Amino acid sequence: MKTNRITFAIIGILAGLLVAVIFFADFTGDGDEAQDTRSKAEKVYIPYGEHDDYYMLASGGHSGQLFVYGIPSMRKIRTVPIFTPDPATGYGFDKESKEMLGGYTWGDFHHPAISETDGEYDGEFLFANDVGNNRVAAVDLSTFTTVDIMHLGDNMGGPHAGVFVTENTEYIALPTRFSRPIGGEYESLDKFEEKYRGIVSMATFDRDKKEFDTAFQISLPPWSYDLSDAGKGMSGDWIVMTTYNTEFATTNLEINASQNDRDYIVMINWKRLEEAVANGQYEEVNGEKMVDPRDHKDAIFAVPVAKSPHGVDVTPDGTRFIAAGKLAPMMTVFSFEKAFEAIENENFTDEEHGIPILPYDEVMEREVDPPGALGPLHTQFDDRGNAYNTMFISSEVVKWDIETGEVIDRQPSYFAPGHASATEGDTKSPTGEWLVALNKMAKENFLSVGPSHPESMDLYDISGEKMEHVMAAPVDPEPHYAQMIKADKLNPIRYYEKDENRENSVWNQEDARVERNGNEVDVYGVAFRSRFVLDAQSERPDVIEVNEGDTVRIHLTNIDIDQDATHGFAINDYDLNFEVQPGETSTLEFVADKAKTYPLYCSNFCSALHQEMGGYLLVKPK
Ligand code: RUQ
Ligand code: CUA
Repeated sequence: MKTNRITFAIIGILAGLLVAVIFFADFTGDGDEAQDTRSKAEKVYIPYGEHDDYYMLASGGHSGQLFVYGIPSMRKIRTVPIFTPDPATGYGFDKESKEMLGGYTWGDFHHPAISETDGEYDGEFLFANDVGNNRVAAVDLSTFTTVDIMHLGDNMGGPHAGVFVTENTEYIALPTRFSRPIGGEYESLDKFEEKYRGIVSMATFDRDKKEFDTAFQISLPPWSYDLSDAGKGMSGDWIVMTTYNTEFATTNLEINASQNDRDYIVMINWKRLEEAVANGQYEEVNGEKMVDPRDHKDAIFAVPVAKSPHGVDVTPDGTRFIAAGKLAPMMTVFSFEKAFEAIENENFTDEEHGIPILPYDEVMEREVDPPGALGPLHTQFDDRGNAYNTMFISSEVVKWDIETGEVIDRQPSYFAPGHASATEGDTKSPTGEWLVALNKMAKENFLSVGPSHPESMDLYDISGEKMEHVMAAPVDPEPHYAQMIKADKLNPIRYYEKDENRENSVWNQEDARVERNGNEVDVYGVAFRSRFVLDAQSERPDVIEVNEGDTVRIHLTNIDIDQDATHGFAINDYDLNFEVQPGETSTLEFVADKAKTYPLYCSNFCSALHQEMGGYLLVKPK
């Protein structure tokens, strides 16, 4: 009996302990996870009425648009059209933006660059490259509208390695990915090495006139120029660019352009080239001032780098540049000081196409090769001397110490990150708060929308020793690079100021009028809640009557000087629509070649009587 009681007691105690252990373990596990999720949610939660700390300005890839996000909430705020017409804002429909687009219907925007002053984002403009159609554009960040687009001419072949601005936005560098014969004329690919060239356009931007110009172009060997970056501080006069296809392959690039163990980083002293151009040392080629490395041996150099590098990024203090090798899985740290020393001592190992080659071993400071980390593409920085690299193949972000090369942390990304963007992460003073990995694959991350998934973005809190993955969000195809700028550096306008002298503007409804001159019809009208007045003299002031074949220009001023009071102007069944922002004047121009009766209406919901805001366009047959 006694033995039995003891046995039962022991079993009872053991069972109790087991239950307690299971319960306790379970309890703490759930608690930690819930606590963890809560603290992550709190980090990104922006209460109603408060705003995010950062704007993230992300390129929209082949959508030709700019995406604006708030960070850390990851809320999408707006799409800004740059290279692509956009009915939602009337961009590419009104006369001015249509002319700016020049008949192009798309662009391939990879790299945004916010204008800089003294190596810091100044928040005035954002520049955008178009790999698809050889253009560069400027977005005015006071209105978030595209204000200028410049075609870079026929010497260029896809300015992928742009846009990167020098410290004070003296230049916007636009190196080409594809080599082409100068002028783009027909030339057999058998003459690739001899006749094709890789070009760098050095563009300038006049902030007052809001206009681009090309200062000069640099004619380089027909390698592919992948990414570039401008120096800072002690390296402020330089730009660095990665190359691939130093093999001069003209077909099956996947294999043929990956043969050499080493490609190059090209180093260009833009200050010296600027002086040379000012002294007339250039050749005029297709209307551009062209410089060639063979004539400027003091300004253009190259240093070998492990095969087929992708990104190259200058550290915040400007002392080093870091190449990320997409085929050689490592980050290579180079020293500007050592490069300058080699240049000073004419310590060259070779020359290629007139470009002196610097000794790799002497300019390279360190190779950082974390085990199993594959496919490094781009580097970002924090304020504590750390670099962050995206690993496309092993799907992770690697944090490491620039000074020692020591790997500090690795966190997975979901999945296949291309660029990453850290808060103010490519300026002289990164803030080290957040990092967003811009992933190429979303796989099963979000509700399915069929075979084509969105891209995805991961948000990491990088303020601590270890990175913390906080959330993921989908994004339309497809951001390449993004920049994150402190929100208080931007101060967008609330409306366009009333300006009586503005061309084509009308500010009182009594002044709305129609002027006819032969078959040219100019309508000077106003829009306000909730009507159009297009002709004050008419008994139907919201009706326009024209003759078949007339050229019609509708100049419309939105006289609601009140933020967010946007009016649209759509012509039913005529495939025409544009917008006027508060206080803005816009023009729609078309030939009335379809004789019919067309209702017209405001296409942007603006007031309780928005549905009443309309009229007619009557096109009388000949
Ligand atoms: S590139 S994913 Cu077009 Cu910037 Cu590296
Ligand atoms: Cu104006 Cu709707």
